[in-house]
Amino acid sequence: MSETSEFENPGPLAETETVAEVEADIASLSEDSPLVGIIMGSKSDLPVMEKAAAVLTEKGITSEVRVMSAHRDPETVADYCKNAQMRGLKVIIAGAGLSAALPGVAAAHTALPVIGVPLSSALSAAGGLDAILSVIQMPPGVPVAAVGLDNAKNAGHLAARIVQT
Ligand code: RP5
Repeated sequence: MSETSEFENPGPLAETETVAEVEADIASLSEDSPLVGIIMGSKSDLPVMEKAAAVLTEKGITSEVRVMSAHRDPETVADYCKNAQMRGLKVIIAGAGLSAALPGVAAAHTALPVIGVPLSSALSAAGGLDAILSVIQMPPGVPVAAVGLDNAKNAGHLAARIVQT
């Protein structure tokens, strides 16, 4: 009968590998690593959301831009947000339209400050009020700081203030 099981302690070699992996991750955090993660629910959000990146670039603050939908790619969003702090990010900017769950879902998976950008689209109800309410109406304890409709520039400015404080 085998003495191994799926619950067996992996032993010192595996532990050493894990420590080495963590040290490699820390070593890879350089001055070029992004400080702000800019995420959005669709590629169609990019023309507005890239204005946040432009503000940050003007101020010399590194950022990265990713498309991931809270509804279409929920696992991707959870993984990204859970790992964000460990990767060196200081703030997440999240933009989405319609039911706009992305900022709130991001805030549920990270302790980092999340800035929500409600976006308008061809399918918006009440001119984008649907997204505004979705972004700001968060339950107590899971805050999202929101900027105005389509105002990704202000998200960039707010993220810069947070990073530089
Ligand atoms: C939202 O639905 C997205 O953030 C976008 O604003 C809107 C429309 O998305 P697409 O149908 O253009 O992909 O989830």
